[in-house]
Amino acid sequence: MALDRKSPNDLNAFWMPFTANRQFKKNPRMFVGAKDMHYTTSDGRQVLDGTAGLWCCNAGHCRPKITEAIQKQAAELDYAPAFQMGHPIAFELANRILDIAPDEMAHVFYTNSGSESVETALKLAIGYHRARGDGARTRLIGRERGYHGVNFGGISVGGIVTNRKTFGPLVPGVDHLPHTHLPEENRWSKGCPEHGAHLADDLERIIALHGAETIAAVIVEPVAGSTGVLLPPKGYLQKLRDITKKHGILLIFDEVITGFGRTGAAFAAEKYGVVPDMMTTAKGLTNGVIPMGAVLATAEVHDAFMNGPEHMIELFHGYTYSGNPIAAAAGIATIETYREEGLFERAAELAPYWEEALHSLKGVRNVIDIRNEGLIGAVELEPIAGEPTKRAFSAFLKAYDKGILIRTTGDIIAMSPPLIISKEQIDELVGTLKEVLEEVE
Ligand code: PXG
Repeated sequence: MALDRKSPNDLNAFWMPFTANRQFKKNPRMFVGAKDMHYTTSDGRQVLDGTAGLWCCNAGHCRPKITEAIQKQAAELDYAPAFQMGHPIAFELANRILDIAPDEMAHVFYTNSGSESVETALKLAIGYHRARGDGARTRLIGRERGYHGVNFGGISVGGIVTNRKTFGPLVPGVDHLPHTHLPEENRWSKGCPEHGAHLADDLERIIALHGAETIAAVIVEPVAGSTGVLLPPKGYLQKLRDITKKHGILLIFDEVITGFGRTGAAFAAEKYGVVPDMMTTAKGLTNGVIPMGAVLATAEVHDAFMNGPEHMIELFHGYTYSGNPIAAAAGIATIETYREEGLFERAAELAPYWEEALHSLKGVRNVIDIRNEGLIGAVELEPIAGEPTKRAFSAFLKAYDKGILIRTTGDIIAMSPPLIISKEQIDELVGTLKEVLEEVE
């Protein structure tokens, strides 16, 4: 061990996730502080957070209630075993989550991330059918362009090509619905687009192909985020619900980004009036401050496992940090902050202003589509011929220089500000983005 080999600030040791490592390390962008709507950079600038971190800091940054809850919990009970032992606040948080979830959700299984929530839900789906004597139902149906985290189950049901193609044959027995992006029909839609509910009918084709008796679950994001914000066409989610129900297939909503107020309701299930059998969550559950995820399940899913002798473990699944006390304390304080400040209602109230502001970018150079819902927005750019992603990435870098944080995926700019954003800050975000788009190649 050559401890003196490198300076502590050498950037090479940290292999950064989903990052152009070589580009970054030549020209690093470092945040050293955050408060409410802003990050502070290492060169002392303020950057307006247009993305709530990575779609997770829905209450804004360094909120006192959450910070204090974490500090207090770390001093009182830092860790308790998660298997065969409990501690009160994990139970309390589960109840707080159910308070804001659709009534049908009855149980909460803790994970540490969205990716783990997805793996958990997929395993629960297969286990549920097996527990009911329907063990041939093992197939999982995802969707093209879907993002369900980066673990093997998630990338298998997911449909982001770059996230899948490097990693071998993936989980077997998976099929995919078509994505719902119909630019010709739906360009410039505000909220959910009119066209495309029929795309859910493809599930009938997949069911006919494989046989319903082999299919465990369908998993979709109610609003597909990572792929560049694809809204569900009107009526689409209800159709998926009707078809899955008809064939005894579980429906999983991946609400990792849509949960906790992002769409202007607590969950997208509530927003769209469609209740799945399970919901996967993470991110906004703890305001992004401490890693934690949760799978919400109906009583029917849960109860299927509750058989056999009482001293036996019912589900051979869980994580060392499931329901970690400090994460649970952060979760409770986060949900209290959302409630006390009425942040879900605030997101709904601001949504029309956000929509108008975003759509004012129609006609700006290279903008070919704009999509929005709640406090989610996407601005799609015409790619530079032969150099996909370059225009949006240049916009990201220029935006950062001008003091706003945006996200890009392909040539799509995605935004999801903390729900505490003001109208003036919306104007600043969109106004600066306009300047950026007028300046980039
Ligand atoms: N499901 C969905 C729908 C997600 O959006 C995950 C699962 C995985 O969560 P974890 O906690 O394992 O990362 C996600 C994560 C982006 C972006 O900018 C989106 C995510 C993560 C990072 C960046 O689009 N989504």
